Amino acid sequence: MQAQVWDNPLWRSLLPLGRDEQAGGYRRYSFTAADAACRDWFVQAALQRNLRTEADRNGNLWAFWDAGTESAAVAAGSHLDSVPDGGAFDGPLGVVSAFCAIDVLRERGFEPARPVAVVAFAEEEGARFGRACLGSRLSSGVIEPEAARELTDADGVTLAQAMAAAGLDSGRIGADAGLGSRFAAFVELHIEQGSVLDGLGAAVGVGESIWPHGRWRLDFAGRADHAGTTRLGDRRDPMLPFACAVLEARAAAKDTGALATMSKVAAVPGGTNGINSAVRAWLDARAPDDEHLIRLVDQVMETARAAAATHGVSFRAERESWSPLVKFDLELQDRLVTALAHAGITAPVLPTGAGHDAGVLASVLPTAMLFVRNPSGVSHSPAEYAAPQDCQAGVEALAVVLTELAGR
Ligand code: HGY
Ligand code: MN
Ligand code: MN
Repeated sequence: MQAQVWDNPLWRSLLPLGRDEQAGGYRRYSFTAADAACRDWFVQAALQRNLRTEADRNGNLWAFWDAGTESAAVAAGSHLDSVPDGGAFDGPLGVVSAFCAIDVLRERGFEPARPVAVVAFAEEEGARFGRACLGSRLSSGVIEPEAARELTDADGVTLAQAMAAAGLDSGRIGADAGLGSRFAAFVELHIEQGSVLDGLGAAVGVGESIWPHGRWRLDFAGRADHAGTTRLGDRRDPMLPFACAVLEARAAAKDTGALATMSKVAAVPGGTNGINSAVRAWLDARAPDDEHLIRLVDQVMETARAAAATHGVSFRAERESWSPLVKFDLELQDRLVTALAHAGITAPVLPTGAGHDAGVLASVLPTAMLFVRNPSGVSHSPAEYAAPQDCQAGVEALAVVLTELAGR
């Protein structure tokens, strides 16, 4: 049976942008044509609502419902970029729901006592430049501008070049010192990337924490040679320690009650009848606490190092991205749960292993997350799905939260 599409005009207008017909998933990579189409969509959605738009120095997009006061704003939103062949909801549901929550508040005659902003953060998935939450990390001062400018994509294009091609000046990227004073809170609505809410029979949940997690790059250098004439004992095949690392990641995750994945790999030259000269692979590791995460990563690196030595292959690893444990602001979390309960919405509180801009911004201002039920729990896949009535429940919950946080 065909899954029902959320019959919301704003949602429907975004759906086709950046979708790959073949794969059925999204390829909304930062500062590409697909991204430009999403940015244009954002600005149109804002202008249709008479919201004041701002593109900040880090490529993040903002739309303000000004309240005629200088008070600190309340922001809601998420991101529009995707993982390769990602789903429709991861990110966009939060941005669409923020615009729709403003529509609901206006229909009810709500007059905000403080500005309400919709935000779409840049490069949240890190799918092009390898750093998750790049836009919010730059604004929060968590990543150095120079290091960011030099990040390259798979084709060697730097962030600076990609931003320039998109008409953005990377010379200005950097911390937004006023973030913590200009904003009173940021609430990110997001599809749940798991099925806890489904198990609890709840349409909406509130975020409690984000597991510590990170990305490591592993480089194995061997020796190219002929697949049909090189004796096994003479080979220096980088695929072998790579394979050991993949299996160790799984075993170590199981041992430590954590999660580890090695999906992105580049093997060169990658011929069928030759032995590769080099393999570059990435480890994505996540755990309930730092201690288990560090133990897991150490185990994988130890195995990779030993296997590389056995096969005469050199090995080096570099941590590319790291996010510490995030406990969302407890007072804000309680305010959301209480306000939702008063509105008749029972919202369970739940942790997540997925990283979010709300997790990054938690270092500079009070942040919270609202999760929308995902019946299958599947995410980072074209199969990702939330039912229309749950998307609507998310908008309603966000409207309740914005009333609580931006009301008189
Ligand atoms: O990878 C993550 O946890 C998120 O989807 N960026
Ligand atoms: Mn994601
Ligand atoms: Mn996301």
